[in-house]
Amino acid sequence: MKSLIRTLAFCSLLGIAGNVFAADKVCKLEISGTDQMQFDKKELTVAADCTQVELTLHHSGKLPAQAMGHNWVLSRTADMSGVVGDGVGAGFANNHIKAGDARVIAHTKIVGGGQSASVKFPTSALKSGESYTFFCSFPGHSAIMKGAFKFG
Ligand SMILES: [Cu+2]
Repeated sequence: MKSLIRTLAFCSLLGIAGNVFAADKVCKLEISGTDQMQFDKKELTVAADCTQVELTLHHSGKLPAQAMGHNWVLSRTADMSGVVGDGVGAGFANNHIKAGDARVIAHTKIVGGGQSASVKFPTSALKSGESYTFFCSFPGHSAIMKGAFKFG
């Protein structure tokens, strides 16, 4: 009986450890924006077993944020134009994202030359097979500064 209890305790410990590892797999992504209004990647991919995504945006240029600012915004492809349109009116101080915009899955703040910003979000916000697009919501940038975001 004593050994059975010990075995059960050991198994539950293993179970807890297993859950801890299974519960959190943070997958890191990096992307850079330039003074030429370009992202250095046209596609980002997140594997299905990632539970969280930590994206870091760098601005490799020299221009200030007010002139050539970039952010990184993720939405369903179908929602992108609406997010961008409302972002124009939201203004620079709000990172050109409408407050409380539920279509925005994740976004960084706007950065200027030499600066970086990160955002971490759960993949539970994503569905396998859905079409997602990342983009910069600084006015006039998203026509060029966008790419496919693939999950699963
Ligand atoms: Cu931009």
